[in-house]
Amino acid sequence: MQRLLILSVLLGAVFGNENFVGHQVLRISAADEAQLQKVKELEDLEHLKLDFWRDPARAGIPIDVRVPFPSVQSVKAFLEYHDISYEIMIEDVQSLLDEEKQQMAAFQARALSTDTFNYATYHTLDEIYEFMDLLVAEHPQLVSKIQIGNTFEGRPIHVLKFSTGGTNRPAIWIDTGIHSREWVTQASGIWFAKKITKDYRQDDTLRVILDNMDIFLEIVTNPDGFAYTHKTNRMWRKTRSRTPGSLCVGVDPNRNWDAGFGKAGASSNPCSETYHGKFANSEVEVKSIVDFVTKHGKIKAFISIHSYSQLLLYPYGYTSDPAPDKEELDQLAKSAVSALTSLHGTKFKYGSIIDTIYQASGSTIDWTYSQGIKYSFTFELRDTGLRGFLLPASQIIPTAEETWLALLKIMDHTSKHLY
Ligand code: O2S
Ligand code: ZN
Repeated sequence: MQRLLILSVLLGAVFGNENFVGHQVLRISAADEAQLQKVKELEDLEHLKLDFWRDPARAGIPIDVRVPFPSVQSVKAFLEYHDISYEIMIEDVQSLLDEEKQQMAAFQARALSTDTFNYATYHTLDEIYEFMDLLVAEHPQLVSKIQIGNTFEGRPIHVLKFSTGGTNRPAIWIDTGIHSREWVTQASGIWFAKKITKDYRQDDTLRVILDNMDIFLEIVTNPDGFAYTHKTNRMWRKTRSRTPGSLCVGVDPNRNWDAGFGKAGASSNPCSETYHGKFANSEVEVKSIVDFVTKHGKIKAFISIHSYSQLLLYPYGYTSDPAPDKEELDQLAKSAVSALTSLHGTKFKYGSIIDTIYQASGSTIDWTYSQGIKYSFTFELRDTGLRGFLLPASQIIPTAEETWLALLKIMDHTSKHLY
């Protein structure tokens, strides 16, 4: 192990990408409040460089954390000393990353059309942007590409618009990949885009939706972070903006929205994975969407897609106060989840963010809901932690297929309950 570790560190240094040899993902079960506090103490020890894949929220809800090799023994000793149970979910993160890279390399062929494009593998930013251009060229009467801004590092931020006509129709917004490491979401977004062009004439539900509404789909919502996951650090979640006075990079784009901004459920520490930023909408990737939604003025459903945990969530995340439309949102989530489960049997839970996963302030759909967009939802796609963000590419299409059924339910309900 030691020689492998040294070799990979050297290779990583030479090729500029982080290595994760010996990193383990632990699933910690805090039995009570006291144990939960102990785990939170760990979170504050920056030298351990812990990466919480699922934050410590409540006793009884599993906590997933990636532990760098140098910290593994001390973290396990700490947990055992405090009699906090844990299991090893991923023995060695690097071996899964190597598997993922090999799988991608096997399907590197450049697509000449969206029919030959490989939906069952992960793609780079350039490949996804090429896919978008192919789709627009193949369906100019249905699909167009809008640039809503440029990222911190200057990359274009592209959104696909699906419209069968009309002007300034009520619309539905779907985004994937706001957290760059959640690769199954961007991959699902690509599949959704193709699905719309394949089905909009023959699927009655989708045809009726597109007869009355437009659909906006932002597949790569955090381009800088996504490029970074391919080039340097596969585990990157945040944007790549710089914070004056800190060596740490990036803001959590799902804590940067102007809804409960800076309250409990986000961090003021620039080195935290849930750092909320200096002020709301500080991130251009967030501000670009805020400006687009505000200018459009008729977005009626806003769906932001994350992974992992298999959850369908609605507001609020920053407060335990029930959303005024809770009843309707809960019923719609229930029907969307049963449609999802009907295809491959994948089990989802649903509910408000704060009740179902943990308190999260400044999150996307709390802001969209506060703007009057009633049908605001966040998905947490597969899986429940066995592979987490490193979901095998073989699960991309089944994940996209089942999620699409839930999206259809939400879009259909929205088109029949325009407000
Ligand atoms: O932490 C996060 O942003 C969540 C979603 C929130 C709405 C709770 C995902 S990444 C697990
Ligand atoms: Zn996320």
